[in-house]
Amino acid sequence: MITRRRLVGAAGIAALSAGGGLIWREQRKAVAATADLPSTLPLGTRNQAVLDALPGKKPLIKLTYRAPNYETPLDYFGTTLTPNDAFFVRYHLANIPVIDAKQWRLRVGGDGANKELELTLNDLRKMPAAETVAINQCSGNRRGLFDPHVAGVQWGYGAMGCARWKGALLKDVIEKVGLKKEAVEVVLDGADGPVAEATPDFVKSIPVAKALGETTIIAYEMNGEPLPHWHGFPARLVVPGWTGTYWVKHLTSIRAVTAPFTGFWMKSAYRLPSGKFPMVERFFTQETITTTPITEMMVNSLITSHTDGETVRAGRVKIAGLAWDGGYGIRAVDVSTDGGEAWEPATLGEDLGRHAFRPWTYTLLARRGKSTVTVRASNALGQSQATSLIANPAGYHHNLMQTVTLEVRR
Ligand SMILES: Nc1nc2c(c(=O)[nH]1)N[C@H]1C(S)=C(S)[C@@H](COP(=O)(O)O)O[C@H]1N2
Ligand SMILES: [Mo]
Repeated sequence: MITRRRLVGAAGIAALSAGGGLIWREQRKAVAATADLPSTLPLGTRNQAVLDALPGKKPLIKLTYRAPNYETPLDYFGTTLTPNDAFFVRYHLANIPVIDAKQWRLRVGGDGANKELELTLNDLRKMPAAETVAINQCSGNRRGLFDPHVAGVQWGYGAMGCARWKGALLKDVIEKVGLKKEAVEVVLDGADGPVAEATPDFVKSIPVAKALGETTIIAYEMNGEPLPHWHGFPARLVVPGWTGTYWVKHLTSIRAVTAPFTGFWMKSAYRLPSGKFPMVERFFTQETITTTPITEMMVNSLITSHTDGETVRAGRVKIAGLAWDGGYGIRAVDVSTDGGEAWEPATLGEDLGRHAFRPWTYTLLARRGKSTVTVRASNALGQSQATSLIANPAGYHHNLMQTVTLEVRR
């Protein structure tokens, strides 16, 4: 069904391991530069990071190589849509097959469906297409900023990106097999797998209501191009508003199920302590008394024009950045230059929809010495960013207000 073959061409990478799994070799060696890492990261967690290019990608901040976890540098957040070749890459497992689109099949069924079927990529493309601009943000974005330190990939600010996704509605695909009324969740599996058998395969589920939602799509295009290899070729799930963990790449199977799915990546990973975060959308069938699966993204913002400690000239300084939330819509971005006493509104930029990054700008009147800029976004529900870190064991949902200090010179 899936052929693991040598990938050739300009970006040529792959080699076959003895076990038939794909091992990619770095085509370009690590760029001899240390990434411009935010100085706010705890010392020791990321001082090893380097810029490095995966085949077909720009040099990104390499955090781990097997499985590949590469973060987008700040330079690429100057636009609302993140370029495909600079989009962050996140994998849990290192066995990532190169998929032949002609051989690929998507199996649809499960004990909660009335029948089973297989779709080809052409079948998917022939279905009515839906397009959505949406942010894919890893639950652990900014984990490296947690203090005290938490284990896991030490992401800085760039485990996120915003793209225009095109595909078939998951709901239309499910309609083809018909849902039984007993169905509670839809289980999604991708073609990648563990290298060691002890590692559980990456399989996720979503509530039936989310699967039937008007925005959840099986995407085969990203920013007008076929879905790139590192982002799940030939098709991935896109769940606007929810964190990246549900956005299963290299989709091979969709199963409606009548009992809550108990796989490791649902039962044990991607969970939050109950009641700690102001989440609106819940995943009831997966909740326990003490924990709940992560769902929608929290309100957040990022200064993209400047980094902490940067030197600027006195006078008018244009500060720019992005704001986003779980899909309720950004209503305001406010800036404080006195450590959070007084706030002034920033100007909001182009609106590509409630699931997209919302750009903003603010003109700072910088006087010689040190200047601080603190940013706070709020959404249509009146939610705002956290003012103190909400501790949780896996380091999810970091949405502390960000402050940069600028050195202002004459
Ligand atoms: N098949 C597969 N899909 C996956 C993952 C994975 O490890 N395997 N990781 C998920 C997680 S946790 C995130 S944050 C996003 C990252 O998407 P990207 O690599 O396209 O940026 O993919 C999701 N989909
Ligand atoms: Mo993630």
